[in-house]
Amino acid sequence: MIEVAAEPFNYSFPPDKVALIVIDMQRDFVEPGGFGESLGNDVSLLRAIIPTVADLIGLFRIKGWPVIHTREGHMADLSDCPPSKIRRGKPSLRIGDEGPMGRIMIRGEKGNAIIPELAPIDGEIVIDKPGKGAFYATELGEELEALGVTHLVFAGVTTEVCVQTTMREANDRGFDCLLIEDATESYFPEFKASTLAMITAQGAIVGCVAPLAALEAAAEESKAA
Ligand code: C5J
Repeated sequence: MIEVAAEPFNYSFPPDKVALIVIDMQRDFVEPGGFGESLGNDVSLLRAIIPTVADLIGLFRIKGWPVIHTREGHMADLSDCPPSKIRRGKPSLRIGDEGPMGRIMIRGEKGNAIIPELAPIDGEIVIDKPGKGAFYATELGEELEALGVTHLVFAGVTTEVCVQTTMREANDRGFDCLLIEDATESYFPEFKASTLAMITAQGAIVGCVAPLAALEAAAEESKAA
């Protein structure tokens, strides 16, 4: 087992049963002109975590531990997008509308792609999800079962929406979860802080939280042991 200094208590994981899930580091959320900005958000806040997420992905790749990426987006005919979701946002900049990076939040469009700095490499699983949670209406559960994964490490955006929703889904399915706090971000810093507090409250009701440095140190220590 590898033991990471975390809150509210240390997080232990078997290195052959862990995977990283990087949530929605896609142009629609992180770059100007996408869905995130169309909702009135300042995307520059999210860009600050890109180097940390890259280092986290790099650690998993070096270790040979699975890296899974997710993208929130919809089919071109919007048949997988509830009308209530389409109605959100500013008129003429809604899901399916033509934006600066193609149709907003539509699979295959430029804006729906994962940002080039964090692009998946061959062999990494990419989950296209229509909802906020990565388990809903996707093959994620089956993929994790096939890999024999029991422990999940999380990163990505936004902390209180897709990251938290997916972590809660994972927790309910019995996965032991760790969120890397400096590899996740929100358009609203106070929402991120509240989410970290909610996750770890009541004896880690959803999971544990730790900085990347703690995971790196634990991985290094286990190598020396
Ligand atoms: C949102 C996400 N915020 N990836 N999506 O709509 O968190």
